[in-house]
Amino acid sequence: MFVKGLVVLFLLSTMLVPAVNVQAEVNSRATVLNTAPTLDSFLSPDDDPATPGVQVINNNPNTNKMVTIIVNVSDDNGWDDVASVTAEITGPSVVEDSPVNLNFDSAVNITTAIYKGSFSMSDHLEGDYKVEVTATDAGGLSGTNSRNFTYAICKLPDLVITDVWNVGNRIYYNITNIGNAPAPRSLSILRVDGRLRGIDLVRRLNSGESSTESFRWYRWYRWRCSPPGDTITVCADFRNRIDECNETNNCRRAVWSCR
Ligand SMILES: [Ca+2]
Ligand SMILES: [Ca+2]
Ligand SMILES: [Ca+2]
Ligand SMILES: [Ca+2]
Repeated sequence: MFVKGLVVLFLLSTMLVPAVNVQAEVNSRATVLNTAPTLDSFLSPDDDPATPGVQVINNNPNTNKMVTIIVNVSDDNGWDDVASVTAEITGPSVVEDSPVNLNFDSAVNITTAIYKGSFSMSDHLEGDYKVEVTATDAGGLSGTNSRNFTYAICKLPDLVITDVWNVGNRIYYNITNIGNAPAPRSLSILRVDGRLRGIDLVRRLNSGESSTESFRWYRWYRWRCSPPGDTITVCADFRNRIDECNETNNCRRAVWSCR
C-alpha cells in the first residue's frame, strides 16, 4: 500500500513537473539572451611612432605594403558564438583587398578571441583610410569597431648595397638609390672581419640610379683573404648623414672562404 502510494505520487509528480520544467527553461533562457559581439581593433605597422595615429608608409609604391588587422572579439555567449569577422577598408582610392575576412587566431579567455587578417597597399592615393571591422555571431547580431590609418609614399632617398665582389686585392661594390628622391654625396665603408678597412666617397645618385664603386687605399690596407675566410661588410651612408626611407638595409655582408 505504501509502495503503491509512492508510485501514485511519482506518477502525479511526473505529470505536474513537466509544466514546471518548461517554465524553468523559459526563465533560464531569458537570463542568457544572445548578446552582440564587441570589438577592439589594432592596425600594424605604425611606420611613424612619433606621430599620433597609425601611419603606413610605403617605400616603393610598386611594391605591396602589408597592413595587419588584429581584433579582440568578445561575446558574452562565448567566443565560439562568433560566426564571422570581416573588415572593410575605405579611403581616397579603392582598396582591392577589401572586404577582408579575418581568421580566428587564438582564444584569450572564455568570451574573448583574437582574429587576424591583412591587406596590401601599393599605388593607392595618399591620405586617411578607415578600417571598419564587423563581427557577427551565430544569432545574427553584430558589433563594429573602426580604426583609421594614414597612407603615405616615402619621399626620401634609400641607399642599398646590391653587390660586393673583388678583383685581385681590390673590393668593388654596387650602390643603388632605390628611394624616391635624389641621394646627396655619401660615404660607404668596408669592414673586413669587423675591422674598418676602407672609406669611399659616392657621388650624388638620383632616384633609381646605381653606381659601381671600389675601395682604394686606406691606411695602407690592401685586401688579402686571411684563412680560412673573411667576412666582408659594405655599408652605405657612413655616420648616417642622409635621411632615408629605410635605414636598416644599408649594409651587405658576405662570407668569403679563401681559395
Ligand atoms: Ca552572441
Ligand atoms: Ca604613429
Ligand atoms: Ca637605406
Ligand atoms: Ca641614412
